[in-house]
Amino acid sequence: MTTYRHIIFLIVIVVAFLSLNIDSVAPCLPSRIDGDENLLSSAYRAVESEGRDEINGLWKEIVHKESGIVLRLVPAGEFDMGSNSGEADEKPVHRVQISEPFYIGKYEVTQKQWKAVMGNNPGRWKGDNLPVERVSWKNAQEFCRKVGGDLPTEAQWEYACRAGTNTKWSFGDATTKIGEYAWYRGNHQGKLHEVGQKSPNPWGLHDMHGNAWEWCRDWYESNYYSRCAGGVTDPTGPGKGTSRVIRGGSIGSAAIHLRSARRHKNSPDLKDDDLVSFRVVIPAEAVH
Ligand SMILES: [Ca+2]
Repeated sequence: MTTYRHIIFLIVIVVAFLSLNIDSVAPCLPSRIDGDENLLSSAYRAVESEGRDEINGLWKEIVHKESGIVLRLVPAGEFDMGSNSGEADEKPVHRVQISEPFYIGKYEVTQKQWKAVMGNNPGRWKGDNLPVERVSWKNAQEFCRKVGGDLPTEAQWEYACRAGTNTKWSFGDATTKIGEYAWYRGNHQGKLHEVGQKSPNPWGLHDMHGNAWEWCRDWYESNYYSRCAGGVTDPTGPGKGTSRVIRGGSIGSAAIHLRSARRHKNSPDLKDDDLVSFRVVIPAEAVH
């Protein structure tokens, strides 16, 4: 009987011990919930091998599941926008604050990605991994909205293109290395090229210089920078206009037109330009 009591006593002790352990697990739950704040929206998945940003803890690279678009994290920060030695519309150089981190397409949007979202392929140059072209600004923006983002502002685009540099191109001031980083008039072979074949800029973005021009969100205004001379935060361009900004130059451009600060424009309705593509921007807070 004594042995029987001992067994009951031991069972009670074991159950009590297990209960204590279960209780001791409970305090861990809040930290898991904290971690959940960094989970991505269901439309995206993280490229875990790229890891997280050391400062803000956000995933450095994410993928839009439906289309396969890969986006890179761009940290908040500031930079000198424009060039005092370039075209008149690039002056004056002015300080720009980018107040929030954002994701931007690692590559120009491809024809395969466009088809996955829009169900058609307007491109003249056929190939799944070629940048999509012959898309109007409005069509490009419609695409961006469907994947939860937008076109980059002109400031976001130049910030991402410069990637911490203040040289003419993100690889320096000399054109000797341009063939390593860009498809342009000097090496185009008469066609657009599959995205991502050239070396990336310091922030891991490909083809910011050359291959296809890229739509930006802003209206184009030649003297807009003169109104930003004192420094601006998250500029979104003039409130109205007739043309939208395009950036980066293309296979039809001389090296000088691929400069980080070079500005150009197109009518937003124009949809037969086979050298204009775009990339997507998504605020970091929209996917986390
Ligand atoms: Ca480009």
